[in-house]
Amino acid sequence: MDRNKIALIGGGQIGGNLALIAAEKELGDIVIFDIPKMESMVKGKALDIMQLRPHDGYDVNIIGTSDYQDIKESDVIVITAGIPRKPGMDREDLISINLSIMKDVANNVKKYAPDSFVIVISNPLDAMVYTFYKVSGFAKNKVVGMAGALDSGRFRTFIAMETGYSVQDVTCIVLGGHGDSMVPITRLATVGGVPVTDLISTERLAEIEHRTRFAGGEIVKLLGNGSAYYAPAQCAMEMAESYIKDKKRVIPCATFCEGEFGVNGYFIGVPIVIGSGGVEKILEFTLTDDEKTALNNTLDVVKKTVAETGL
Ligand code: TXD
Repeated sequence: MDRNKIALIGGGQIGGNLALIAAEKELGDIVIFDIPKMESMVKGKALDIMQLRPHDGYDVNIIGTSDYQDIKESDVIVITAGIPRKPGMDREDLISINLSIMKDVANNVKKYAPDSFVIVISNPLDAMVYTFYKVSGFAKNKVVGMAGALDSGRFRTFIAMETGYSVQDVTCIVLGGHGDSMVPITRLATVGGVPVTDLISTERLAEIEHRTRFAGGEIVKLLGNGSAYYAPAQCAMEMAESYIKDKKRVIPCATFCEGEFGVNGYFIGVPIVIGSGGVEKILEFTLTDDEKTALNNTLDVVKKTVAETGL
């Protein structure tokens, strides 16, 4: 039986970590694709991870390339192609440059890996995953955006930091666009099944929600040049693993909604089941009136950015 094949379109900060995590999980052979002027960089990263194999014992092949032929018949495609934010920039400021890049990537993925499951990471995420979907013509169950996994993970992290309890036992979900208007659903957050509203004050929870919404910008400011890459890479590979191993993980992802949560015709962060069928189900649940208002607000922001794609 042939190994699975994972192609990473973009071999920069996140791309390099995607390759390492995919190799260590032994998810399949890995292709790190980048533009010609970056080809030697991705060849170097691939060779470096190949040389890690004797120590971690994973038997997969990793190559770096700028030839799209090399992504042929990939099972999973993860796209980070594009530029990241600099301090002071909003994700939406990236759209002009990243839009043209995403159109080029979508046409090539359509040509060389038409049956793959595609995970888009590039920002502005909700518009970039929409662009890939529209340009590639892929079925909606085969295209997702990675954002909710990261935003929910950040929310979990801050709750664990506040309580001092294990982050493993914190569960919560963040819905909506991958931007400052995202919607942490605090009402459903628990630590080991105990509602966080019984563990943390209302004021502190509001501060934690705010820190979650702006967590990306916090790291951009601290790094000074680029954005987060370790956690985003891990989140995307969890999604890829659920597809490859048919794990039926329930993960919040930017998913094309056609009526779910009152959203029609846009990608937005909602809880989905990821298995070998890709997006196998959107798990709808009843929102409070305040949550509905917040979701409509974030949807308006998504609509505005998507409108800038002209698609
Ligand atoms: O949660 C999320 N979705 C976000 C997404 C979390 C963090 C970062 N987010 C976005 O991911 C970020 O704003 C960027 O738009 C992407 C990638 O971030 P990364 O930090 O990996 O950026 P790099 O290091 O600049 O890497 C981008 C690579 C780089 O090597 C370019 O040469 C390459 O993309 N690139 C291309 N690859 C293929 N094809 C084309 N046309 C291309 N253009 C640039």
